[in-house]
Amino acid sequence: MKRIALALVLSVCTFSSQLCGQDFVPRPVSVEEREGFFRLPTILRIYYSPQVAPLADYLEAELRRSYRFDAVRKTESDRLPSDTKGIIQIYVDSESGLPAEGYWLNVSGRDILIAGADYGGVFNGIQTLLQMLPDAPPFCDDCKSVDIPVKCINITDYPRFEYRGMMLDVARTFVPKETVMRYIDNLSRHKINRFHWHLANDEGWRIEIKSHPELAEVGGFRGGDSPIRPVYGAWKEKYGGYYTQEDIREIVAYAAVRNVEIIPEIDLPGHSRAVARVVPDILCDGEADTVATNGYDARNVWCVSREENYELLDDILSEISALFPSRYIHIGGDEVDYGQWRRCPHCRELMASCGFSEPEQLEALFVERVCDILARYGKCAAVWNEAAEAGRLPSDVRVHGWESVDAACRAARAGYATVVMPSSWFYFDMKYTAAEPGLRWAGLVPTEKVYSFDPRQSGLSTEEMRNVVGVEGALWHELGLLGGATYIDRQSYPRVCALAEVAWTPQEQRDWVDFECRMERTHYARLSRMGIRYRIEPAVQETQVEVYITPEFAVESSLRARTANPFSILTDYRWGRQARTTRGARPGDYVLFVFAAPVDCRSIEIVTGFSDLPRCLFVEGYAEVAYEHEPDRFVRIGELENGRITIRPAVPIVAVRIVSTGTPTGDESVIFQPLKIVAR
Ligand code: TNX
Repeated sequence: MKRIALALVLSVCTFSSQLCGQDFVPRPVSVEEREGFFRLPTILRIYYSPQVAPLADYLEAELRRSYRFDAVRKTESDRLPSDTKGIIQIYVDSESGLPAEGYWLNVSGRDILIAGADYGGVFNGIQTLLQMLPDAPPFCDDCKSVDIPVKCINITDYPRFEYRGMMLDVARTFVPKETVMRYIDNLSRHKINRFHWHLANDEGWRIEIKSHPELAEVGGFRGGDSPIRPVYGAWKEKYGGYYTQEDIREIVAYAAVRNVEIIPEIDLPGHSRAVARVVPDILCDGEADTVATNGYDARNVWCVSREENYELLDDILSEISALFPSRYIHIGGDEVDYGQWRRCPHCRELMASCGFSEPEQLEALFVERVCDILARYGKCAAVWNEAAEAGRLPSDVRVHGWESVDAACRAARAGYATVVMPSSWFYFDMKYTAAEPGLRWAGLVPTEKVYSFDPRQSGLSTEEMRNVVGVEGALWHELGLLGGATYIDRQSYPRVCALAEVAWTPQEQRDWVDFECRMERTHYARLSRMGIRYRIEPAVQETQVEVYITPEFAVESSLRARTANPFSILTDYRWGRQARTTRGARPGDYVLFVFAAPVDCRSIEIVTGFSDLPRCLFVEGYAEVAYEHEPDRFVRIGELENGRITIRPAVPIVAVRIVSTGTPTGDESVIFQPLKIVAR
C-alpha cells in the first residue's frame, strides 16, 4: 500500500511541475518559471555590493566545490557593467520594499541577479540558487564543453517568521567543533537563522571561562577522576570536552557568514550539577551531592540568597556576552526544584523580607537579578517557559515555550516575545516511530507531525500572534553516545526540513504531499550531497508474530525494592510498570527470577534501567540460567549490553539471574522492566 502511495506521489511530481517546481525546501513564496536557461560560463564573474562581500567569497567557494572554472573574477560594485552577459550579481537593495531577509532571484538567459532586503536576504537568495544548480558534472580536462544549465526563473521570497531556530544540546553529549560547524552550515542551507547552543547542564560545562578556568577544565568532563559522575553510556573512561573561547569566536564568525545568530545557553538556576560539583559553594548547603547526574530532576540549584553567586554569574556572563554578538543570552529557568530553597534558612529569610509566599517567586527574583547583570553588558535574557510563570519578568525577556502549545501561548499572551517549540512537535530527540531510537515522553514525533504544526491553530488573537517571533526545533542529547556517529543527523533530518518550512513558508502554500514529493524527488539527494546521514524510513517488515507468555515466578535480589515499586510489580508482566530499588547497583548485585514451573520459550528479554534512557541500570553484567535438567547449576549465557540482554535458551529453564559487574554509577536506584518472554 505504502509503495502504491509513493508511486502516486512520484507520478504527481513528474506530471505536475507546478506542484513541485524546482523542488525547493523550504518552498518560496512566489516562483515563476520562464523559458530558457542560463549557462554558467567557465569564467565566473561575481559582482557584489560591499555589504555582502563575505557572501561573494561564500558563493565562489560553493560553486568551486561543485564546478571547475577557468577563472573567477569578483568585483565590488553597486553598479553593473553594460554587458552583463554571464555575470552573477548579489547585492543589498535597501529600497526593495521586501520584508527583512527577503530576496528576489532572477535568472535570465544573460545573467543571475540576487537582490536582498539585507545581508540575510542575499544569503537566502543564494541558498535558493544553489538548490537550482544541477548535480556536479565529473571533472573534465576540457571544462569549456561542460554545460551547467540553470533554469530561467523569477522568485520573490521572504520568511514567515523572523526566528527560525534549532537547538543542539552539547552538554549531555559533547559535539566537536567541526561537527557543530557542519551542523550550522546545514541548518543555514534550510534558511534556519538561529542556533540555540545548549552549553551547560547537569552533565557538563562546555564553555571556557577565563576568569574561572576550572568550570570547563573540570566541569567539562565526567567519569574517571572527575567529580561529575559518569552517565549516559560513557561509564568507564573519563568523557567530555569543551570549547575554548577561540573555538567559540571561530564558530560565531562562521555562523555569521551564514546568516545564523548563535544564542548560547547556560541553564540556571537548576540543571546545574556540573558547575555545582566544581564550585559546591553555589548551593544552599554548599555540599555537592554524590548522586548521578540527571536531566530529569534538578536537585542542583544555585542558592538565590548567596550574594557571591551573582558575582560569579557576573564573571561568567560578562565573558559570554563579549563572545556572542546576539542580543539574547539564554539562561535556562526550566525544571527548578525548589526543595533546597525551602530548606535554606537564608532563602527563607529572603522570602520573608520580600514578602513572598511561594518559593517560585524566588526564581523570578533570581532571573531578574541575572537580567540586571545581562543588561549591564547590553544583553537581554531568553528563558524556558517555567521561568516566565514564576513571576513577572522584565518585558524584554524572550520566552521559549517548550512544555506545550498552551505554555507558549501563555507567554505570548503575557506579552513576551515568544519562541514556540512544544516538545510534542519539535523535540527531535523523540522517536520517529515506536521501533526507532529516541525518547518518547513527549510522544512520537514523525516528520509529518512536525510539518503539520501551525502556530495560528493555537487560538492566539492576531494581536497576540505578533508576539510569536518564530519556531524552534530541539535536539536534546542524552542518547548521543549510544546512538553512534549518525545519531545527530538521523534525529535531525528530515525533521529539520519540515521545521524549516513551518518557519519559512506561508501557511497557505504548505502541503504535506507536495513537501513529501519535493523531498523524494530532489531534496533527499541534496541532503546526501550535504553529507547528511538522514533517517531513512524503515521498510515495513514481515514480522513473525510473537506471542508473549507470562509464567508465574518469584524474585530474589541482593537489592531492596522501594515500597511504591516492589519487585512484585513485575509479576503481572505489564509493560510500562517497573520495579525500582532503594540504591544503585554495585558489583555482585543480582536479581534472580525463579519460575514456578519450567519455562520453554524462544527468548527472554531482560531490561534494566529506563526503557528508553540508559540510566538506573546495570552498566555491565551478565545473565545466567538454570536448566530444567540441572536445576541447581547456573550457566552463564551472555553479557548485558547497555543494561539489557535477550537470551535464547535451547531447552526449558527454571531460573534466570542477572549479575552486575560494573562500576557503581552513583545512580540512586536500579530500575527493572517486566520480562518479555516469547513463546516458542
Ligand atoms: C526536558 S526541555 C528538558 C531537557 C531534557 C529533555 C529530554 C527542557 C527545557 N528540559 O533537560 O534533555 O527533556 O527530552
